[in-house]
Amino acid sequence: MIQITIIKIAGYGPWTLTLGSDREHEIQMLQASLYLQIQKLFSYKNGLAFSNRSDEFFVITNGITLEDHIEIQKKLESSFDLKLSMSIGYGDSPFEANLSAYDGKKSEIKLNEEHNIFGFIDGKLESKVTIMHFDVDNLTSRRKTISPYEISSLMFKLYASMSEYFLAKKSLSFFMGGDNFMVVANLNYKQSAEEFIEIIKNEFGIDLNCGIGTGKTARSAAKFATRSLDTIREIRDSGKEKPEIYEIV
Ligand SMILES: Nc1nc2c(ncn2[C@@H]2O[C@H](COP(=O)(O)OP(=O)(O)OP(=O)(O)O)[C@@H](O)[C@H]2O)c(=O)[nH]1
Ligand SMILES: [Mg+2]
Repeated sequence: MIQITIIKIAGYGPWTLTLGSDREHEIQMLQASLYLQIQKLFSYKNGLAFSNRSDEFFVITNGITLEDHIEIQKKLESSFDLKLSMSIGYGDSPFEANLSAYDGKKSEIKLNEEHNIFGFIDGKLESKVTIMHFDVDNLTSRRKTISPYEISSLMFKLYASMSEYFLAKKSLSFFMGGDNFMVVANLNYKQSAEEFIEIIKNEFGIDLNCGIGTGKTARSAAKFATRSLDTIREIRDSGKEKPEIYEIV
């Protein structure tokens, strides 16, 4: 079972207009500091936040209770002038958890009215998160012949393919910066990862490595996924033939 909390800025559009037209730098600073606070407060409770389009955040909140959400919301309310809404959902797959959070907000299912928290929460279900950490193998060598902007363009094409491919598997993909991507996985993730790596190899001539980790919380799943990815690098750097996928179990 995956639990997701979608955090949105309430009334953001109209508020941005109040800043006048010399506003873009203010908006960028606000979004960066919001992300900083959200990641700090949720990772402290073993969640993991993903920035989605910079003004909306997806947090994997397995094991994080409604009381924890209220406590975090109070801290955010005291740090920012803008109000945030939280919508919690859960499901067997990450995509279904996202739908549940979306429905909770749309149907105004209130979990805590005072602090703008909506959705569904069930602490009794078995908590299990699998994360896949994808990274381009030896991107550094490409940087010698391809300019920084062209590399970025390639990363966004890769991200677009990843998002589309894994959405069909009811999984959610996020760009983490550099050549790093994380996919919150569904069942049969290993088979999907193998197929996706082949598709990318054929379409873009890019070799991907994929570290997989599972835990009761998002932070522990991400830790194991990154450790698995680092293990692929260690195997490669020791001169042995490296696997493309590694899973710490
Ligand atoms: N988000 C995130 N970014 C990372 C991580 N490790 C490295 N990076 C970023 O990824 C960029 C590329 O680094 P690497 O992937 O280590 O370089 P590489 O040449 O592709 O080397 P290999 O991946 O070992 O083949 C770095 O400049 C960082 O921006 C990580 O664990 N998470
Ligand atoms: Mg890399």
